[in-house]
Amino acid sequence: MTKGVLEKYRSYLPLTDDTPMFSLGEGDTPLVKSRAIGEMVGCDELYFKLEGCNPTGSFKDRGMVVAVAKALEGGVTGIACASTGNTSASAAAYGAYMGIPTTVIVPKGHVSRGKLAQAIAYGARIMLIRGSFDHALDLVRDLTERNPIILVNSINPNRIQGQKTAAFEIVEDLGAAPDLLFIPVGNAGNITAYWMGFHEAFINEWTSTRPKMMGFQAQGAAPIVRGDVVPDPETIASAIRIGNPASWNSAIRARDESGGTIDMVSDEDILDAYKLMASREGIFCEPASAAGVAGLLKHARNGLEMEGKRAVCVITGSGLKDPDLANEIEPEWMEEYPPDVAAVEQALTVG
Ligand code: AN7
Repeated sequence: MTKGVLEKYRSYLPLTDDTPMFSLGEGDTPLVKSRAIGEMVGCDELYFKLEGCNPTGSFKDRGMVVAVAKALEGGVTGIACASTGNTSASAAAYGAYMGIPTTVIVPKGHVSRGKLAQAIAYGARIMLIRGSFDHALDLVRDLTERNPIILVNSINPNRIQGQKTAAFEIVEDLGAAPDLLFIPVGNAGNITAYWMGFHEAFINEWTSTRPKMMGFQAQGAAPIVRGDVVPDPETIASAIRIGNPASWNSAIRARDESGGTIDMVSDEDILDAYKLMASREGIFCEPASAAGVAGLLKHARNGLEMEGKRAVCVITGSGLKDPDLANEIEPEWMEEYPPDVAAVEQALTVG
């Protein structure tokens, strides 16, 4: 039976004897060596941490299992979150598994179809609001302050605790921390969690170094880069369409303490990286996940020295989450043929 994040990292998480232990199979995700992009940027050791391999297809499951376990320990009557999609899918799955009513509040028209389908399938109460993720988060904060419902967004510290375990796994797999970590930034919980994880790995002497944290926002939703709230965030990467990140300050700390950067990438660069990841690396990720890869490509273009460096790109979610965008990719080669082997053979020979 799969161990999962709670059991595997029990002594590094805020668990007690009364915390229920369970798992949907989160964590222990692959770290895959790059075949093409590493070479393109002059890096011999570039790896992808495939967080889309978690049970609901994104990194959120690592934190959600801890948040839900602690909520149950406290005698919860319900959980709720605001979401651009992945948090709601994860909350709905763990809520379903543990039998807790789950309410998800999402920006109407801005959650990709796969993610909404998940929340529906898992049986969550879904509230569509006219507004952005930031409005939904304000609303759910008020709601959970006034009612005995536990907030499971990443402002819940148990979420960050669970998500830090991805950094532990990278250190375990590489035998040390990488030199650079490339990661998309939305609400900024994950960059905060990775930095906490690398820091704890350093304190525990599993690694003698810590990576530079290289965070990337989408150009139309880059409040941290611009130094100001973005009232109407806009990007093709709907997961990171966030104008007022909850973990803003801790993201800046991660950047500054690590000597890294938080920069932005255009939607065009995100789409290029999204296609490159699938067609050259065999990794179909969601557009938000490609933002970190786009950031690596941008900084390499601008002269970032990658030779002799070890780098990891966090691939936060699966490409299947956003089928509408996937269907807009021009097929390399797709034509219609009769069910006739000779015709098919001839087409293949001709090319
Ligand atoms: C695939 O689900 O905010 O910087 O509500 O789904 O920790 O917010 C998702 C964020 C990156 C950004 N990649 O992480 C939500 C939500 C994917 C994501 C991010 C998200 P944070």
